[in-house]
Amino acid sequence: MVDDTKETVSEIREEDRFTYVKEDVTNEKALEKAKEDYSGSDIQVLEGLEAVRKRPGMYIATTAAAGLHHLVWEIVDNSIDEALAGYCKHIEVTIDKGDIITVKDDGRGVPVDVVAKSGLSGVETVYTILHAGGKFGGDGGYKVSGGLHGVGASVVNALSEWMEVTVCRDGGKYFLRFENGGHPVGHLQRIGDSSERGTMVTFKPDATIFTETTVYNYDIIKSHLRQMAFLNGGIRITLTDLRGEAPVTDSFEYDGGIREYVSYIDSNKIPVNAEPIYCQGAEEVTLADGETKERIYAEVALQWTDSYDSNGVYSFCNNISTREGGTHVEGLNLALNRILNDYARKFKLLKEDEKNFSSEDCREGLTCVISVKHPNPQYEGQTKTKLGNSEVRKIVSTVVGDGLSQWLLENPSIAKGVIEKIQLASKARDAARVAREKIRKSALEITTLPGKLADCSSKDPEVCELYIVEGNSAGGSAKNGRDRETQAILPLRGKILNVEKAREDRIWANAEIGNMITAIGAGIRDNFDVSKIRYNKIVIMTDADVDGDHIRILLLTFFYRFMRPLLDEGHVFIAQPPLYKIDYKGSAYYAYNDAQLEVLKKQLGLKAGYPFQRYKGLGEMDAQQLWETTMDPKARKMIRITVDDAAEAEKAFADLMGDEVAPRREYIVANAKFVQNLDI
Ligand code: 0RA
Repeated sequence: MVDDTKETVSEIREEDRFTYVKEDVTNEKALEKAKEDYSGSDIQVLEGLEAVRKRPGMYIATTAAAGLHHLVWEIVDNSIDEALAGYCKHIEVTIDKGDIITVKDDGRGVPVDVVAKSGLSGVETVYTILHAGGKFGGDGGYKVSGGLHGVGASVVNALSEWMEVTVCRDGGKYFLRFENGGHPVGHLQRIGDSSERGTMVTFKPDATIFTETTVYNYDIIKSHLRQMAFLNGGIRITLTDLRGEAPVTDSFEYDGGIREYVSYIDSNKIPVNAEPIYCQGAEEVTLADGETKERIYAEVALQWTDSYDSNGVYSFCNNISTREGGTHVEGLNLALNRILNDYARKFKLLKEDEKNFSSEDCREGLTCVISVKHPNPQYEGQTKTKLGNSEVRKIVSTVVGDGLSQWLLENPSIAKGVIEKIQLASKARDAARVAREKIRKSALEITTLPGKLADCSSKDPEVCELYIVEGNSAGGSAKNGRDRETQAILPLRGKILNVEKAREDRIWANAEIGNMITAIGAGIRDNFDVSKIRYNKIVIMTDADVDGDHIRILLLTFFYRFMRPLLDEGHVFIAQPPLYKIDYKGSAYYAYNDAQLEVLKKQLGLKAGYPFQRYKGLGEMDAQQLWETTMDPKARKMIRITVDDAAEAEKAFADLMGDEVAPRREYIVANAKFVQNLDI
């Protein structure tokens, strides 16, 4: 997002508190008259939509897969706003053949009357005027909007080949179609009677804009809708995919809202408090104009578990993940620190000569979801995902302070368990500090890179790549086949330690992990400094079998827990070695999956039964083959791993690496899917 779009947003928001004029919009005369009052509106509207088509990146950040999915979030947001206003219960999302999306809700229906300001029907206004969305409505309207998402339904229309809107309200059924990026085909028509209420929007994304892909990913939409259902308890959201032979459908409804979200994330951990602690509150604030009063709403759910991680806080503002945290998270930390230390002192669980628990201690094993609804959110930070409104700090701190202290008093025995957990965290942190210091000192003395590392000769991190390779034999091939200038090889022996199940002091003593930390050279955890990494790309290269999958996931877990910015900033990749080789007339041909194998057989005109090799491991390839198929930057295919949905990723890692065996087995069976989830 570029800043100047924000400027435009707030300008228009202030001006455009539309009012409706009761008039028959299906009466062309009335429409013409209303339009005269607002001459030039047509031209302005089209210019606005044209601007979106010219520079879509300004409005939806990217026209790659993420942007394509953003269109759905935008339309769903409008229905969720209607639900938050208290008028809508059920939202249905359908993916039709041809990747056409329909979003249907049972709300009041987009207004069909003429909007005085635009001279157009409410429907035409919402879907053609930038930022009109749910922002209008004067007294009857509502003001919470999707902040970062909230670019408005008109942007979706501008980026669609066509869009159709059907509204049922006031006994009638109304319809309007748009084509070629938002051009209305006539005006809103009353097409019949209806005793129903609600809005249905269907659109087909414009393939000339979304040049990379127009194919929707069911799993991405599914997890987004699940998240929306968690964050907005009580709404039922259904997703149906009609593209395949048989329909696929999922439905989400969580009456417990963010409490159920926390339980879901923690479903494979052992909780300290079985029921998440829930705190909620709202505050009226007067805006800078000294007049306007707005309501800020905050709710927080907390559960401590057996995990050792201190990064389990998931924060949201207006249903958008604030990955960089912000004032709401600061408010939480203030309250946790104050209340937990006070309680521990008061009940002599902390002795006089002992130091206070740190914020990190208080958060060890904590899973927390904070959701704030704010009428005028301000975002800061590198990726504009850090909440900046300072009044929120105090509100959240009060809400959590009150809720948590009351809970502690009402649940003394579980409270004791929570304090003991934090006490243990505090002691372990001290032990880890000693271990880390010792290693750091010896590392300073030795100053050499691990002996097993075959480093590259370039010292420019920008062009350097580190291949972490399963097994010594594949490591040998990789060393001989690589580009010595830019590619370094670190072979791993056997399985690495499962960091999910070990505290920091043990991790420091593990040789394989120590090698990776030294090779990457940027520290770990709070001391990890991504600007110091020695390689711009870290490539995991394991066999395409169950063991290889397991090692890969252990490595990802390690990066996720200890070098998170590596993932956040897209430095981690998975190499894709071929699965098949066909020798034909003196040349070798490779296929990376079953479908490719079939295509290849056809292309070469091979008869059924022609022999081919199925690679069981990287070790079966010689240096030359490994280079040609998997390591040569000109020919290789790699998957970049990013963490798009932090809570989903947390659950996936906990499920995979925790004590429970069943989810791990499930993962290994459905492995491909998981990688796809992470790769966006
Ligand atoms: C403005 C005012 C009213 C409803 C809506 C917007 C509305 C917009 C969308 C978008 C998708 N679904 C929607 N449902 C409702 C209320 C007008 C009234 O008073 O009836």
